[in-house]
Formats: sequence, structure tokens, C-alpha cells
Amino acid sequence: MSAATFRRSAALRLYLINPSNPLVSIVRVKESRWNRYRVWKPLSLMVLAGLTPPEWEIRIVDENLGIPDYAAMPRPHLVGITAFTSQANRAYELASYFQRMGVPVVMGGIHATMCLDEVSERVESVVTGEAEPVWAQVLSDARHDALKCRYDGGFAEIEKVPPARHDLLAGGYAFGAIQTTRGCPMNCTFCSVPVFNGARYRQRPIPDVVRELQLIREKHVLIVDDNLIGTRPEHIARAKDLFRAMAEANLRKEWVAQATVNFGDDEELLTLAAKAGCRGVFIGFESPAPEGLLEIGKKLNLVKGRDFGTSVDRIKRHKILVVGSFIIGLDHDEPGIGKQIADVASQYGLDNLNTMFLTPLPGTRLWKQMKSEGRIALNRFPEDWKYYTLTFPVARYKQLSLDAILEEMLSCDRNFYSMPRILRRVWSNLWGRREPLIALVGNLSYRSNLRLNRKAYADFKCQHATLCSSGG
Ligand code: B12
Ligand code: SF4
Repeated sequence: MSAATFRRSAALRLYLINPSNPLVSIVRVKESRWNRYRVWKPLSLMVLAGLTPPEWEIRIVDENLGIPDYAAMPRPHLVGITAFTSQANRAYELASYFQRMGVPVVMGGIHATMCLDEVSERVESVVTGEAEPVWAQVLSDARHDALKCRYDGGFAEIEKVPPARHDLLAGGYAFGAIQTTRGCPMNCTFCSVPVFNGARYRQRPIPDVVRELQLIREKHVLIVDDNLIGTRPEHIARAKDLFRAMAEANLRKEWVAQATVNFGDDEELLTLAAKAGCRGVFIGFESPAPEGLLEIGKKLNLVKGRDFGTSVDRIKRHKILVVGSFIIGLDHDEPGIGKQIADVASQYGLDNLNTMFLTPLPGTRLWKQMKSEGRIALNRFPEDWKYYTLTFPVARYKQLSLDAILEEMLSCDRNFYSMPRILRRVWSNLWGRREPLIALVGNLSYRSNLRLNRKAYADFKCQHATLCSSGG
């Protein structure tokens, strides 16, 4: 499309698209109605929209809510696509569809940053890193038919991030979304965050966060920060100030967030969080064994004398639900690890358990290590990226064959989400007057995915056999 065409059009039409990946079970709303409560808004696109000047008419398409009939939609002047690694294949399909129409496509986000060469071959322009420093320039260049192949946003000055356009994706979601910090100093081997957002923990000004929360229509909000409370005393002090400001603003929001286990160390922090509306926290426990934690560099969980059960109990006493995350497939993991995780998670008193396969995501330390050891089993890229959802074992694991690791995962979920254990958890929530309904919905949502996972694993095994036998 030429610059002249751009100028002649009354409005500049921009589509921002979040591609679907049908292999991600939590977005399969039709197959499991409980998943409706776990579809989250693509905040990246709402942030981009917030950075877009008013002459652009923006439409955000979240394919997780259904794929629209693009042919019936007005032709856009520019398309922006976001993608995690697992969404890359669908992103490329979309890119080639719009390119066939002569519409320029810009891709950004974590996959574009980690796999720049691959993405550059498939779209006009790639934005690596955070978009804030460069997005206005991208749009201006697009208007003048002068898009560059690459823009690098690096790390944005987080004090200058404008509010996201929360008005653009109204309805269809159980939760709104907001971000208050970026970056993490912990450097766990499997995690993309330190590479993508940097090791410096950057914090948005508290008044900006409170103002943005006031723009969110949903009563329930996901705070997407990788660690809302941080790791150092000054981070915790800032979290306390944030919670105080949220309570004072009387936002009437209920929110969930991610934090490290030190969330349970500070009674004042917990009291303030609960007062500010915290109803649930997602904590990475990762491994039941110190050797496992050492292997992946999760140092914070190795603090001497830490009793995870006590930390979880302290959090739950503030009527905050605790979802714990573990990984299967560490070099230390032996047969039996699935049941061991389920038992440990029950002992800690977790309300929900989210167990993932150890996955070498591009750009991480784990990726480099597994690649050098020839342990990346599914390596026909880009096709195989669709399996990089953390819900498929894409690598070769030291002590667990493909069949064994799949069985461990099923055993973990079967044990933790057995009906007697679910009822025990719901009863304990009822007893502690802690949102028994949310606990029940959360547990049933995970349980309903057991059936889906069994089928997905059977399909995956067939695929795996074909891919690996043909040299993959
Ligand atoms: C919230 C979150 C989720 C939510 C919501 C996702 C959503 N719809 O947005 C849920 C729970 C659904 C989720 C699911 C998954 N997630 Co997730 N998630 C996150 C988290 C914590 C925050 C993402 C976020 O909203 N950030 C805030 C926005 C503003 O930042 P941003 O997305 O980076 O966008 C900026 C730039 O990237 C750039 N940008 C992004 N897109 C575009 C597009 C264009 C055109 C341009 C120009 C720029 C641009 O500009 C933005 C502003 O600076 C990140 C960790 C992280 N810090 O990134 C993990 C993370 C993105 N998730 C990850 C993974 C692996 C997954 C899953 C595959 C597995 C899982 N079970 O968790 C699924 C897959 C979902 C899917 N649909 O395919 C990995 C991705 C790694 C990778 N290489 O792909 C991350 C990095 C976590 C990690 N520890 O490694 N996730
Ligand atoms: S897993 Fe959590 S603590 Fe570890 S580097 Fe990633 S964000 Fe930081």
C-alpha cells in the first residue's frame, strides 16, 4: 500500500491481533466451560493501543475468543501481531494472509525478540524489546510508506508508560489486566523474563497505577507482574505503599497476582494486600527437592529454614487463595515425581496446582544448555513452536522417557485433582471463609482439562514419533 493510499483514506485503520493456539488448553473455552474463567486479556495489545495516536482507528482482535471473518472486515492500513513462542505459527499464517492483500505487517513481543531472524523473514517489520520507545516512530514510518525492517525498543522508561486502552476489549473476559512492574533480578534458567525485560526491577509510579486501575471496568483484575512484591526490602516497601494507595482509592476491585514465596513472610504486607483487594496469588515453587531448585537457579526458594507450608498458611489466613506452580522434567526428577509433587502441594495446602513440563524457551539459559547438549527433541521450527506451551515435553529429559514423563504429569494431576482432594480443599475454604466458590471453579477447571490433556498427549505421541523418526 503506498503512502498516497494512506493519505487518501479517511481514517487510518490498525488491526492489533493476538493469535490463537488451539493447543493451549486454557483457551479452549468451548471444550471446557470452566476455562471461560481463565481467559485473560492480551495486555500487550491494549498497551500498544494506548501508545497509538488518535488518527489511527484501532481494532484489537483476540483470537482466543474466536477467529473473526477477516475477509468481511474492512481492509486495514497496518497490522500489528503479538506472539508468545507458542503462537508463532498462527502469527505467520496471519502475516501471510494480510501480506497477500498488500497490507504491511509488524510483529513484536517476546517471540519476535528471541527469534528475530525467523520472524524477519516473514513480516515487513519487527519490533524487538518493549514497544514504548519506538511505536510512535513505527506508525509514522508506516504512514509514510517507510517502514524499517527492525526497531529495537530495548527496556522502556517505565515512569513514562501511558495507561493501556482498557475500553477496547470490553466484555468476554472474567478479568481485566494491568502491569505495575517489569523485570526480575532472579535469573532462573528456564525463564524468559530476565532476558526480555531485564534484571532491573522497574516500578511504575503508584499514582499512575491507581489511575489506570480506575479505568478498568471489570471487578476482577489480573496484575501481570512477574513478581508484584519484588525481592528486596525497598521493593516490599513500594508494594506496601501501592496497596495502601489502592485501599485509599476505594477501588472495589478484587485481584490476583504473581509473587515469590517471600509474600508469606510479612504480616503487614499480607494485611495491606488483602485490604487492597488481593484474592489470589500465583507462586512458583518449581521443585519439591533442593537439588531441583539448585539446578534451575531458583535461589529464593532455597533460603535456609523456609517452611513452605507455613508461608502458604500465613497467606491463606488473609483469605488469599494460593496457586502453586511446579515443573516436571528436571535432571533431578526420577519416576514418581508426579505423585511426589501432588503430595507436596497438598501438604503445603495449595488451593490449585499448575504443573508444567520443563521447556527450553528460546533465548533462555536452559535453551542454550539443552541446545548444546542436543536435547531439544522437537526442533523443526517454526512448525514445532506450537508445542512450546509448557504443556508438552518438547525436550529429552535425563531420567524420564517420553512415555514416562507424560505418565508422571497425568499422575500428578490425577492425584492433586482427585474428587476427595478437591472436596477437602473446598471444605477447608468454606471453614476458613475463603471464597469456596472460586476454589471450586478453579479446581473443576483444572480437573476438566485432565480429559483434554489425555487426548492431547495421545495426539502428541503420534506426532512425536513421526517427527523424531524422520530425524527431528
Ligand atoms: C500475563 C501472562 C500470561 C497470561 C495472559 C497472556 C495474554 N493473553 O497476554 C496467560 C496466563 C494467559 C499466559 C499464558 C501463557 N503464557 Co504467559 N505470561 C504472562 C506474563 C506474566 C505477562 C505478559 C504481559 O501481559 N506483559 C505486559 C505487556 C505490556 O508486556 P508484553 O506482553 O511483553 O508486551 C510488550 C512488548 O513485548 C511489546 N510487544 C508485545 N506484542 C507486540 C506486538 C507488536 C506489533 C509490537 C510492535 C510490540 C509488541 O510491546 C509491549 C509493550 O512494551 C509473561 C511474563 C512477561 N513478563 O512477559 C508470561 C509469558 C509471556 N508467558 C509465557 C508462556 C510460556 C505462556 C504459555 C505458553 C504457557 C503457560 N501456560 O503459561 C501460555 C500461552 C498462552 C497463549 N495464548 O498461547 C512466557 C513466554 C515465553 C515465550 N518465549 O513465549 C512468559 C514470558 C513467561 C516466562 N516466565 O517465560 N501468560
Ligand atoms: S521464574 Fe520468576 S523469579 Fe525466576 S527469573 Fe522468572 S520471573 Fe524471576
